[in-house]
Amino acid sequence: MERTYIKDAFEKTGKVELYGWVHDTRDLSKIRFLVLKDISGRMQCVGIKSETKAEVFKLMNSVNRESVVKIIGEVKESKQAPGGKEVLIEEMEVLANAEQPLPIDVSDHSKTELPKRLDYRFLDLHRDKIQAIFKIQSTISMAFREHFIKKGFIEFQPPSIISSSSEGGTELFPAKYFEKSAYLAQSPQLYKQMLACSMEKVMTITPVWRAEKHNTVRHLNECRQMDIEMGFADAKIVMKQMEEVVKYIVEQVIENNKKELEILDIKLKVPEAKYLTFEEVSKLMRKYKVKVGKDDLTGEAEKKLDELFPDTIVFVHDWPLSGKPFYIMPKDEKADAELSEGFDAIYKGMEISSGGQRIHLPELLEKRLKAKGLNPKDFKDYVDSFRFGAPKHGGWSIGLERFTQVLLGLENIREAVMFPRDRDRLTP
Ligand code: AMO
Repeated sequence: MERTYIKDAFEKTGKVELYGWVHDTRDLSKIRFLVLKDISGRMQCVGIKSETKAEVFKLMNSVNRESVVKIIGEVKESKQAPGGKEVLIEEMEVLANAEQPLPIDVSDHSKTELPKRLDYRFLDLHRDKIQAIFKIQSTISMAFREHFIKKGFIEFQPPSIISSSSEGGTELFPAKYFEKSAYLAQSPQLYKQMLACSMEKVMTITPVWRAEKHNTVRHLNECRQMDIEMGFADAKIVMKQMEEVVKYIVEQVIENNKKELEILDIKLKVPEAKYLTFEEVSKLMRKYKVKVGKDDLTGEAEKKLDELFPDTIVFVHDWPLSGKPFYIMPKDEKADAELSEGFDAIYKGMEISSGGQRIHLPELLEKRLKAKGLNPKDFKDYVDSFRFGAPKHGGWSIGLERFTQVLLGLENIREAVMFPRDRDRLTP
């Protein structure tokens, strides 16, 4: 006989061979229940004292929770069983015993705190709620890729070892690279720009590393970014691309993850989009007496935007130049402009992305590098790449874990990464 997944067993009659983990057992003396789970669902399995083989009946009671078992039995209609079907057990074998006690509570209403759950992530991943988060994350990254591939973008794989910073020197993890100094990539930024100037429309989902020293609920030291970059594009064009892809991603999650959204008790709406300048947002915040930075939004301001515009991605553009990295195009291509062609996207009260039009003019780029206290010599290859026919271009990056956190309303970003890397955590 072949393995039947639990989801498919609900469509069957007759004998099935199931494999999975023991989620729960109940003993009503003459009848015993065992809830079996696999990646596709849960099935109530039943043993009856007078009918089931004695050793199988006994095993149903002695098997430890979370042990891996094989069950052969008959699918039967049952009004009381969840889903209207159950399996009458004929044969049962323990394939891998789970030692007791389990180090964390893996029940549906587990009260184990997050750090301990992360210490035992492999077990935490037995839980439906945790699996639901990552099934949804899988839809998010798939929808992102699918959307842009359909639009003619080319997926690229940037290097993970780099020689100079793109997002600010203090956040780099140094790496040994023979006799040279090297770093783990903070962003595919410089590479995607070179690609936009040759292959025009590119996208990637790639890990990046940031040596931020502080533990926060929205930062990781290793995260995945979903990036695009487009030749012949300005900030307006790439913001529109983000509006479209975020709408598509949310549509796909609503369509493909009904069960997971139900498990997490989340109702999603496809977002609207709103476009405001940094100055307009500052004015709004002054009206509501909410603090805004000189060249950045405060967390409080991001939350206020969500209150004012619920279920809306708010694109805050014409961002002050001083608050943006060296590669962002100053307004009107003037090195000393106050504003820039950079933007942030705020969704459900948190920044999910930043991006903008880039500097494709080598001299202007050198000026901006110097203005940021960086040495143009360290960026020679990058600057030179714009000397031989580089069109204007733009792009952005959405953090995959940040987006998952925001979409699902998770308090801590660590819930949105299977094996988080933070200031204190390097295992598992
Ligand atoms: P930025 O640094 O704003 O821009 O990052 C873009 C998005 O990536 C996510 N992100 C993070 N998520 C978790 N932990 C972190 N430490 C972390 N850092 C960033 C966020 C953020 O909005 N190269 C530019 C983008 C561009 O201009 O194309 C960049 O990396 O969701």
